[in-house]
Amino acid sequence: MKMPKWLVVFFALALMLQLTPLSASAETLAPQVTSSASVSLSAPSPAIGQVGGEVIFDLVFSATNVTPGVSGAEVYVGYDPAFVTPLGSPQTTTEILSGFFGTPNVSINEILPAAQCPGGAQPCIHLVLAGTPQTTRTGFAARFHFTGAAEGATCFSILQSNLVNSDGFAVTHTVGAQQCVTFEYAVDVTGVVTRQGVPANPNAGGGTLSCTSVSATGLVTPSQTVNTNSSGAFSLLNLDLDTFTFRASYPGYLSAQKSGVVLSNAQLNLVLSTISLRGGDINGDSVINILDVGLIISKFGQTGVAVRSASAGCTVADESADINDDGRINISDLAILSGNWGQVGPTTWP
Ligand SMILES: [Ca+2]
Ligand SMILES: [Ca+2]
Repeated sequence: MKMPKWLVVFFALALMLQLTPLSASAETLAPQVTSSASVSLSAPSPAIGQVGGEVIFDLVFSATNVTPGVSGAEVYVGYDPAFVTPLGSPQTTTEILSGFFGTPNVSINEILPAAQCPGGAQPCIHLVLAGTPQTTRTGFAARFHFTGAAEGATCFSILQSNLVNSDGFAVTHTVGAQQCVTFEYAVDVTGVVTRQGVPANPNAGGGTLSCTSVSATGLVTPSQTVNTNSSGAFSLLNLDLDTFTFRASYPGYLSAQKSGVVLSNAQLNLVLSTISLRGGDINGDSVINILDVGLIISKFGQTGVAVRSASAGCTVADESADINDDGRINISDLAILSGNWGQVGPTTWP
């Protein structure tokens, strides 16, 4: 018996429907979008500041999936005026950065007295920034500059912050922890050490006043050593408050020493008097005598000898019999020695 045509079509359609998966479950659920935002301060740099020196830290904004984007912010950052002073006070010099809003349209950048700051206990820096809406971005929006005013630890904190989106609605956000810094007194000691017989400008052997080693050793502070430059100048920076012995040395010369120098917060920049080292201690035993003469005589007439002060980085082993660093061991070196006959070191650095 022949099947009617319409029945054939019916079965065919039924088969197709069975083989084709139904598309009812193809619709996937939209992923849950979590949004967040935060305002925080970066750690101050340096972590241990110098009284009278500068410390900086940044204001960091972060947004993740904030729709519409964050387009405005108001922040109050409190500080303790007993320990820090905003650089440029009373006019704020808070540096506005482009890391979050791009180039923001800064409308307020001011220092407020405690009475006008949230909480009323601390003066604060008040910033209002606005710019291109940011949906997902983390970046530096401002950099604060402070000067250390006293020794001790102190903290900076966000007293209050408001973020708004581009529709003007508040954006819920977290606020970072306070950031602290410790200030210590430190003293910079500078001066000039010359060496008998050596000119400031390079001599025939390339010798200059550079490479004199100047050390500072405290009663409790570890020794710190620097080299003079070609003018004989040296800088020993950030020395702790302590009692120091300063010593200047160069091969072929008697060292000079200055003891019992008390560094205090009354003078944070100390300039030592200029001293000239006396030449002739060839063997480095702190006495200028016949042994030193013997060394010069034994090498008399040599030329092209090693000159430390002509080397970059002061790493060359110096030929100490060439006292004046002109690369030659001759009558000039002997004359310098003779004039200092019998002297002992270290000589007194006045
Ligand atoms: Ca000697
Ligand atoms: Ca010489």
